[in-house]
Amino acid sequence: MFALVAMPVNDPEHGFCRDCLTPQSGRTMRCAGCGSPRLARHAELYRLPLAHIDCDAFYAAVEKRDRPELRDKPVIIGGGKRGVVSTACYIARINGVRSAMPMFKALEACPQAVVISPDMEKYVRVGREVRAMMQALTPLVEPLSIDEAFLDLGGTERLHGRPPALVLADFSRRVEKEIGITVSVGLSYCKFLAKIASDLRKPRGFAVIGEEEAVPFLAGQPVTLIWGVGKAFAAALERDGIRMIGQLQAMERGDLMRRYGVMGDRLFRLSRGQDDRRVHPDGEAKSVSAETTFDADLAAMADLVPVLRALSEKVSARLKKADIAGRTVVLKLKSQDFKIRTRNRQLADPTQLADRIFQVGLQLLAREADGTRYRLLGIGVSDLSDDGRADPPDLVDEQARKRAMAEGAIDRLRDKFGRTAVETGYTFGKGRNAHPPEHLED
Ligand code: TTP
Ligand code: MG
Ligand code: MG
Repeated sequence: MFALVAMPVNDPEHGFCRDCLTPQSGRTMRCAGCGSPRLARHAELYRLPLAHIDCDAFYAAVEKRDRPELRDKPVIIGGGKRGVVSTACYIARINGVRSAMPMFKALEACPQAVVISPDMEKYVRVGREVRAMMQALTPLVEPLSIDEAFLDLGGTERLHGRPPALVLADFSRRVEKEIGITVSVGLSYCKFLAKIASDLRKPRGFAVIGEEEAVPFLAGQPVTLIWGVGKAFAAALERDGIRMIGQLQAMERGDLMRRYGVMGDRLFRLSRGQDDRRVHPDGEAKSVSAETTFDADLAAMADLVPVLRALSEKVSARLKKADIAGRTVVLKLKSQDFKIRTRNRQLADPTQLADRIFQVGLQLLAREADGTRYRLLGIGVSDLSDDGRADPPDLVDEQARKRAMAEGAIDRLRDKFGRTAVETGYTFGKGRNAHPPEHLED
């Protein structure tokens, strides 16, 4: 067992062997215990708690496990109806095969590859086994997909008798031994950098990004590394001459927000390695909503709309505070005779903007305003996520983009002067005061 008092915190000369977990001292190239060159060393190694773990060439790794004769062969998983590559093992990748590539192209690049059609049931089963092993380390496991998850190991030293870095290295070893596939680990102080780190040394990787190096490290990376910066947005940044994260670091928050709306704020924070999103374990809040029961039943749009607006703003404020977003907008109505109607609509991207929630809610409400008298109105979002894909700047709808930017400006004023400092036309006066939202629920 590792003695906590002996942990050489902040000493880059110290580390451990990823194969036998023996502590290392001095700048040796190989493990003093087993001779392995796979040593983990970092100045912040023993105090970083946040990990992102992703399985290597997942589907292909599972197939290779089950058919050992394929171990040294290039393997492609894919085909089926769409005729594209799901994934390829690292040997096939050396030959240029990539996920999402049309199969005929992949076979042009690597004609000797063994092609296997996917067995989803099996991959789901193996993915669950890996997840169960993660959940044995900490309750704070947030799965992102079938083969990856965030883990917050903060405060688990006592439980494990060793710091997160060693728990993770041991985890990687055990996955190889017990499940028969390999994983890569990224260790950092926040989600954004942990996710980047897990990709740095694949396969069988273990990469650390500490607080000290976050800003200089990010400076040299392309903007596409930032969550939410997809092809279209990267092209928009490129038109403004911005390609590297370092350029964003040199810009002011206000300037970025004026140019890119809410996304500007994200660019500002993430480019500086500022990311305080928590790890949300499976089964946490599935929706965020607000509702209100009226003093007297209401039927007219003119009466319902201001309430909808105020509730949308309340939902949005909570989403923004938690830095999460929802992809499905849900409208709830209770009629005079206590019948509940819920109507929902899925958006192209998750949102945390009051205006988007309101606009969709308005469309849903318009169809229900058929003269029925309602005693309750609620609005909310479900399909929650916090992976940075919310509210990409709308490159098509200029009006929507302007409203999103205006909302960013209103948020900043409210931060400074309080909630009631800025009222929108919808909530000003009668509606808001006559029917204040009463309660929020998850
Ligand atoms: P990834 O984790 O993105 O990729 P990977 O595990 O194959 O390779 P690595 O992480 O080492 O880079 O995706 C996990 C699985 O999801 C992958 O094995 C197959 C499936 N997948 C697809 O079906 N289509 C895709 O376009 C991608 C990216 C993944
Ligand atoms: Mg993977
Ligand atoms: Mg993955």
